[in-house]
Amino acid sequence: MFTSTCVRVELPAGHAPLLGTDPLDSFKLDGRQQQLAHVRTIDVTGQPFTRALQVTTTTAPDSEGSAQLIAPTSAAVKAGDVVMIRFWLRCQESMTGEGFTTFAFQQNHPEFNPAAEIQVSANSKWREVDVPFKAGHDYPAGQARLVFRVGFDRQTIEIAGLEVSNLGTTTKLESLPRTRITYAGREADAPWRKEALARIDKIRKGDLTVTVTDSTGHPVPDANVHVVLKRHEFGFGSCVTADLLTGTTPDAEHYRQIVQSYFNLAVFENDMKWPAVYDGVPPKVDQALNWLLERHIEVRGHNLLWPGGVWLPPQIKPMLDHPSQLREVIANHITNTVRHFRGKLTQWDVVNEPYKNHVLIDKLGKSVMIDWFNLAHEADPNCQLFLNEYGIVDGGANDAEHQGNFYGWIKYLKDNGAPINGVGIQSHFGSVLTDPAKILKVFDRFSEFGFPMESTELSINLDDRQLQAEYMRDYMIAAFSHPNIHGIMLWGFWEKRHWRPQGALYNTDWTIRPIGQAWIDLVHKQWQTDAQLVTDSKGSQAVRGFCGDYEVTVTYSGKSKTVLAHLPHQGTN
Ligand code: 9MR
Repeated sequence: MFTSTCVRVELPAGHAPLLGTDPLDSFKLDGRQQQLAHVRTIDVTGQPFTRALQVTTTTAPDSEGSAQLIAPTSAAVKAGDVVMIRFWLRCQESMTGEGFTTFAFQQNHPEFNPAAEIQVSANSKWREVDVPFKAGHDYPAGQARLVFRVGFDRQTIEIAGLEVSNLGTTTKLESLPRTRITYAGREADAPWRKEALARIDKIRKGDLTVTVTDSTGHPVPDANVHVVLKRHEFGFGSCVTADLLTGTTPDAEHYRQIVQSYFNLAVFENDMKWPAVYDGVPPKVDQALNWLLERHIEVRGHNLLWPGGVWLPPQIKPMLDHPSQLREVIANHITNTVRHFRGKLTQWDVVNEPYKNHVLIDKLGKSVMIDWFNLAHEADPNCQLFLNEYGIVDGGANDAEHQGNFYGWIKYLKDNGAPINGVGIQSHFGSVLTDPAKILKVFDRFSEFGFPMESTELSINLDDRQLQAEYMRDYMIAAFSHPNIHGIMLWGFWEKRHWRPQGALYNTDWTIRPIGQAWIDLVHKQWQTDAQLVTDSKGSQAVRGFCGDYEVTVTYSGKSKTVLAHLPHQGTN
């Protein structure tokens, strides 16, 4: 959600423009990996502007600034001047429906000294972005520049309606509109949060009763009992990479340390995708998987088919117009891959993102999806089979067509007896942050089928660290409070191995960001159970704790004994 501190205002007349007459014409592509981006001018109708810059980034540059649009200023900005910059943004195409840019007003070099910087995203609707600032020092003409960083993975965005004006020293900064990114339901006393926390208490806990007896079976009063939750029943995890799980560098060790300390659930970000296993599963993937399983980290499989153009192995392109060959190669892939991991994975995303990626379905007919689920089921009957989609709660949960398509596919599969038994909801957020109350409604809607649901890919790509941490907290509270959600999977946690590095929980040097702290505070503090009890006259004591696996240590007259216990929602003795 975007808000402005005041309603849209016309900019005061007589201001000094900082770029040429049509500011869009002043921009040129720049950056170390500028070849990964293309820019062109397009016509726009029905808007307060008629032209836009359309920027396509074909693949992930090393950083957002490795491909950028730059325009040098043609007039000076003096210290104390108030400058107003306004532009409009929309996303034409991306992997999640949201497209990004970071806008900055800065010196040319060497230290850039930005006077203003904001990272924003938009979905398919035009969004106005207002960036007013007061210059802290002089920016002589031609020595400052406006920058749109576009080094974001595979997206096409459009930038239009750019107005850049120096209002001098007579306009008050506070009187100008400013884009602030926030979300509905963020306030400390938001009703949805109160209800969600109460629900968590009700549905995520059980009563654990400990009774201590001596070797003759008699109750032991006054024994000390330490009850600690060791593993949550609910899944808290992240996507991981085989390279780092098997690597020997200090970073790889650090990476593993975090995985085993903070997660009970994992998925391989790319290592099990069809292109990665086309010539067989690389040994390091098995090695990494075993490492996770030895640590009781549950692993889900992602994904058997991502049935659209660029995500298919290049080797199958020549087969696209040969249906029987195509069917056979897909069937072999599903059977071999699922069999290879049989008994080790609890879930498979059989199909990923069919709304936008449906080349194989177009070629082979709708019912082929049922065949794919059947093949996966035959290869591992105990594995839960999921359909996974984006644009359901993310992007503001505003895309009714995307949601409707997902609903339609699940219904079609269920009605036609396909062995689907899970619904995977991705959650890649930019600056379009969905109200948590709305997320809960969407979770309700997709629970109608009676299948368990997972939050399969969570990333929150914001440069406002406080906002990012709060949204993480609220998203997690919402998901953990929903009775039909069984796990939350982060889409990465380390800046150097994250598809949107801004979204990571840890910086490159492993210092933790507020968003990482938010995760730990919830999973390992607020939702942790660690209690010291003393048995009563009947040798018993009870505690209400979060569901999961416990270590119970009894100490009495200098001797200790530890037993393991599982606490389900119904409680245990
Ligand atoms: O994060 C993944 C990135 O490293 C890959 O290059 C890309 C293509 O395989 O896939 C990314 O993960 C996507 C996931 O598989 C499906 N949902 C969207 C994820 C982010 O793009």
